[in-house]
Amino acid sequence: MRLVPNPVLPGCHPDPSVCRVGEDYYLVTSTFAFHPGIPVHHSRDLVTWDLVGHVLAGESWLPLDGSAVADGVWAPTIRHHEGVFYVVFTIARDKRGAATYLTTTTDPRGPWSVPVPLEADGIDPSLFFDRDGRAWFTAARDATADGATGPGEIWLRELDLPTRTLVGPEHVLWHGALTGQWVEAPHLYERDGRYHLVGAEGGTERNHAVTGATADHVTGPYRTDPRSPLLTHRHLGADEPVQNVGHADLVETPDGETWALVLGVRPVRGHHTLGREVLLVPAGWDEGGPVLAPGAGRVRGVEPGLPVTTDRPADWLSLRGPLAADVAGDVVTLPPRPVPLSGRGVPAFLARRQDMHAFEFGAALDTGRIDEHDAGVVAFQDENTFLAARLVRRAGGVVARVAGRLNGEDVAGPEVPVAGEVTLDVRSDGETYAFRCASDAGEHLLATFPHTVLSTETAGGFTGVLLGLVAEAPASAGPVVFRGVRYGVPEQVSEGAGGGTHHE
Ligand code: 6LW
Repeated sequence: MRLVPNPVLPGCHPDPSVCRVGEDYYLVTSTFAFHPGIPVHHSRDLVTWDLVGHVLAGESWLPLDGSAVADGVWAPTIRHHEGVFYVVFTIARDKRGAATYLTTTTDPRGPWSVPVPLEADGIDPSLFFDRDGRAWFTAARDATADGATGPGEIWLRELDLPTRTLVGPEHVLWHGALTGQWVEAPHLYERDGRYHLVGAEGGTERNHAVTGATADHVTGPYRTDPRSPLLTHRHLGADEPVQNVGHADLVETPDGETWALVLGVRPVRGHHTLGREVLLVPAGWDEGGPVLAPGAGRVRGVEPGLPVTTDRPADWLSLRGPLAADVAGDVVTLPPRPVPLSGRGVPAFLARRQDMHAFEFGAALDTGRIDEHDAGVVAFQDENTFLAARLVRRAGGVVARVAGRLNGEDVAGPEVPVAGEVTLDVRSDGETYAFRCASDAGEHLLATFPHTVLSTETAGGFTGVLLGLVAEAPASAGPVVFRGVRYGVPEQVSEGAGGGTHHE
């Protein structure tokens, strides 16, 4: 068995779903209130994943304005059938499924069709194409039956492909393996004429677990796989480098090997800031059903302190909708917007995922162009928790300071007068976030915070930290030009913002 350098997709990429076509694998993940939505990553070996497009690239129909960061696009599933790729996903509101959509394409790089709503309750929709060509839709919702063994249930209905509607009777398949825990993340597989339902239970935090059930018919009855949990790290103790393992999707290689992609987190001192990441786990089958991490029983390939560096091109994200921003090499130009990061509109904010513990992210701004602006570099968890090194003009001139919010409370650091070109940056060694400003007049540490304040354990929510650029000002103010935008490990910061695209 080969050890893989997990995570195979670092940074906030929760709820992995994967399909294979020939030798090509395609992976989709959740994007919440970020735009563009649902990145599509491609791989030939399940280990190296390249971003090739987005399912929700330019659509302004997406009802994300007003959305909390943790809501929005949840848990897409990708499947391929007879030359067509299908993605189903949920839009969540108030941490509950509000609407479920289906979109298709023949080229996973896009464009994808305008999503059509499906009449479906709950979250974590999935599709299964049976050998006879029939398509089945499953999702997770609150239990509807009296006396159910769990608070959640997985339900199924047929998807009529020509009309893209759910048809026929509804079948409640399963209430989960672990009494009293909510079952979610269903995916169905057929093997040797038996149907295997894989789910997740215990919540997406420390008790997360992969569980399963089997049936002779796709519509059931399903019996809990008594080996459940099929995979979990909840019993491995706080020192285990990967925690919260669950939410699996299985894929078969052309050679007939089975692998699972799961989500997990890498806490530092019990707190994770990188969000839920994608991990690759060997799998197999026995007469009971799928075997995850055979012989190991845990996700391997991550050792404590393993430096996971990245040279991934940035997947620049805005919040809740498209933004007229220009990225050209390491220069990012942001027309300002009067929308605060603490609000629920579309701020002038362009960000990339923090995908390694120790990093430096920074950019240079010209104080001569800071007028009514409040602009700078941000470590962003959600609208209630973010920290930014920012420039603002006071009566006596431009100052740099840290301003942000921690769990909904405003925080502000001391103000340092600056002039000329000023570099603002945020650095982390994994245990702190330090914000600095530097100019010809010298370098100042503006403020340092423990990493715990930006962690999901403290802030709540479903995302990880994003590192971004913000330009808050009346729209009539001039654009803010960020030069020398860089992200990298502190010792060997690589120049270049990555990409040369107009982000629209
Ligand atoms: C996802 C669900 C979950 O849809 O979190 O707690 C949701 N579990 O599986 C958002 O990632």
